[in-house]
Amino acid sequence: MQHHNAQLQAIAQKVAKAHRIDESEALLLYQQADLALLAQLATLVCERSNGRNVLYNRNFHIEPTNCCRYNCQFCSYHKSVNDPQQWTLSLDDIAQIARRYKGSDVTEAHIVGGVHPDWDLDHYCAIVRAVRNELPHVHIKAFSAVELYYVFEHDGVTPEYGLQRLKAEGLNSIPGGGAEIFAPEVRQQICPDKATAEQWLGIHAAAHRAGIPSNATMLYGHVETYAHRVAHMSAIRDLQDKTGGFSCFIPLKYRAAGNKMGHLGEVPLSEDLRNYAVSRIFLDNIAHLKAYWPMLGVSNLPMAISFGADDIDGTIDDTTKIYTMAGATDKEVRLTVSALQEIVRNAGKTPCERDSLYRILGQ
Ligand code: V47
Ligand code: SF4
Repeated sequence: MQHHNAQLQAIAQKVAKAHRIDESEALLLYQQADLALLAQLATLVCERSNGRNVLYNRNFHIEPTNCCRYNCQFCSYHKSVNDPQQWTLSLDDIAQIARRYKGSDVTEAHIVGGVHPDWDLDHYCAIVRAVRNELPHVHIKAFSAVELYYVFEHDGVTPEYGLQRLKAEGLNSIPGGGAEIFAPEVRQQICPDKATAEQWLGIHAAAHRAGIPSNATMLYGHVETYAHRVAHMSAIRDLQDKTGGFSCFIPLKYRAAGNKMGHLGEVPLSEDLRNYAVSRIFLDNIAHLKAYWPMLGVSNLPMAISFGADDIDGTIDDTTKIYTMAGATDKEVRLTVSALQEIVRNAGKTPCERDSLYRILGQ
């Protein structure tokens, strides 16, 4: 690998030898590496864990409510309890959605919504139970650490107790939402009142100790600096060193429509690719990097795959509103399996169906 910048060359050599890069090296990659070098290094690291496989799964989403006690500045989705546009699904509604997938080949239910101010742990357990009763064999990935932190506090229970209750009802894993950017000065500006970095990390650590795997996200492309992103990923990498409980890392591109931060606009595609590559290279202990197409746009998936992404998530068969409301451009938030496979083949990789624990089910 030839490069004119000696520091970048040293980093490239480290990556080639599968040595870990440190925070200052990640920062340098963000600031100075050209896209060609980033694609090359990210592909090297990605293929080391995943070969030429790119994974997808068959899932559907349930959003139990858009009612939220918080008011994150980037969120185009939440409504307050008294807002005429707020809606909440009953347990029957939830069971009915799940029932649609009975006998289908869906393997995962993804359940995330607003943080309803009045819901208690019993209600969260009842949501899991409603889905579990309908779909005994489907993996239930449910409730972000922000929802969980709030309800455990609301009920005055420890994360250990609350997670055990949910697990007993059939919860299998925890999605990665709510992490945003950990730095307090950024949270102060974009989501001042919800779970802090320590609280988010504390819920995930407790989940991992309880044998519940989880994902980690990073909302980027708003007011944060590259240094904030590196520090964010570093905290995730440190926890992963201790627990090994994170299945994948999901960079989420900030989308500007319909929220209070819209004046910031959106970063260009080149920044998305830079970010995929640096996270792939830096997070050497997380095997999978998810390109979440409702935020990125389907047409950009092949490029994300060239910059280190090996997981393009799912069919996401749902009436999902979180992303369309924030300006996601794809008309329908649903892809067929053959469309997903074709995208992967066109990117020169091998499409493989995975389950929620990243076991390969078939090609
Ligand atoms: O935490 C909200 C993000 C997240 C906007 O674990 C926005 O498999 C961009 O975490 N622009 C929730 N992003 C979604 C989430 C997720 C999604 C898919 C899969 C998984 C998984 C997790 O959505 C929030 C926030 O970071 N978000 N508003 C916006 N305007
Ligand atoms: Fe509520 Fe989540 Fe939206 Fe924040 S991002 S306002 S916690 S729904």
